[in-house]
Amino acid sequence: MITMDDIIREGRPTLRKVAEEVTFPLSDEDKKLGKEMMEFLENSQDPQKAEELQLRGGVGLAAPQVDVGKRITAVLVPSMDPDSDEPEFKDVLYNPKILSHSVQQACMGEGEGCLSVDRDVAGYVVRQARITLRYYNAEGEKKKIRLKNYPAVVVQHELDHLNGVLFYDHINEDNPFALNEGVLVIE
Ligand code: 4LI
Ligand code: NI
Repeated sequence: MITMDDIIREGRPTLRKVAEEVTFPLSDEDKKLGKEMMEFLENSQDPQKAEELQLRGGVGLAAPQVDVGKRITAVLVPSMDPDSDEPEFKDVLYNPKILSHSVQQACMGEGEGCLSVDRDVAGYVVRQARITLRYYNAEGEKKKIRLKNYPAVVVQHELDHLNGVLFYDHINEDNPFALNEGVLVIE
């Protein structure tokens, strides 16, 4: 089981490296890692388990964050509708790639947090509002999906991890809350 002790923090070299693609058919190891990463997100979003295991809540976790330099990430974005238990988006992504994106940009109004960053870094992280994503799932099936707003931001944050990029690399140092016109602020 993955816990906070397995998650490496900023300063560790793996977080700044470009991760390697996985090969198919997936090894048992790569399948197991994907499962465990998703289990971590599920536990982190379960109030009881998060308390017991002392987990910080997360909606995305990338393999480099557990010190594995592979292009694997788990994403679990809960539904915005409190009456629905169908997540907004849930999958383990192998070799994900953004095929195209909107011109419109978006950012989270409250800024971004990261399980590998133990401090608050204030500021807007401007990303693409909509993306077309290609990835392979745990069964090796090729998926092509469109995401917008929050799930699109989360996936871009996780894909950044596969390229050695951390969210605060995108924050304007001089004016962290500077925004160009037309940027959608996700509240
Ligand atoms: C507990 C149980 C306020 C501050 C609001 C927590 C279940 C920040 C937001 C969660 C902020 C869940 C999140 C991300 C932000 C802030 C991630 C809480 C987990 C909100 C997810 C990857 C950036 C993703 C919205 C500095 C660990 N997640 N909040 N950013 N939630 N969560 N990111 N921003 N300000 N990070 O952090 O998983 S993309 Cl669902
Ligand atoms: Ni992160």
